[in-house]
Amino acid sequence: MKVKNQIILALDVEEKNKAFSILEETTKYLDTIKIGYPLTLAEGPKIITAIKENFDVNIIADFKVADIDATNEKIVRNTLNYGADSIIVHGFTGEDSVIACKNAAEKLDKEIFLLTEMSHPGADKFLKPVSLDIAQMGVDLGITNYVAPATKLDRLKKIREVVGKNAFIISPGVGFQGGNAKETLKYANAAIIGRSIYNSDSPQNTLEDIINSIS
Ligand code: OMP
Repeated sequence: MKVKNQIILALDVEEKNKAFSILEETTKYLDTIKIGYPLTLAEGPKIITAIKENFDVNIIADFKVADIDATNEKIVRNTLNYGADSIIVHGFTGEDSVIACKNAAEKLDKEIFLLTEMSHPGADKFLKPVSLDIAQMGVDLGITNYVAPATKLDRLKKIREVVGKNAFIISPGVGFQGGNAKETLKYANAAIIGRSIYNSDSPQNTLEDIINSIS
């Protein structure tokens, strides 16, 4: 996998027009975006198809899939059939749930990202104690794509050690949540950035500044 300029835009706006105008400003510098519940629930899942038809971008669907295997299979298949290229799934649900996601994606020639530890402070209580085990489970299952936090570089570093140098890690929490892009990219392959870009007066200028700060 490769991500242009090592930045993934988290497009958590709630209107198609706003989403499209931000994409018009930023896709010169980006080839990968992440959309999740905010935009999909506001506009319906066909927003995924509409973006794919109008912009040359890879879409990571951030639905943090976390159900039993049979339900996970349906969620993943339907999401990817709308045109998403990959989907983020939780690991804490265990092997059978994650395998169902992986198999459903592979059947469509698409990919999953396994979420290990999360970027917000609250994740320290329940997720942190098991996140390295989740990462190890991913390795044992042959998963090559991971999500790990930019706000906790010590944890990101440890997760990199578990998943190995060839795994592809995308890392949220840069900007608004306090993480720094350059530091994050010492361990991660790409930084996920949302509010700092889409809430700024000029998403394009902000993105250019971030890209300059890491190169
Ligand atoms: P900003 O904080 O606005 O830059 O957005 C971060 C994006 O990454 C949002 O879409 C979050 O839902 C997502 N995210 C996290 O912030 N923390 C995580 O641990 C995991 C994710 C994610 O799975 O993308």
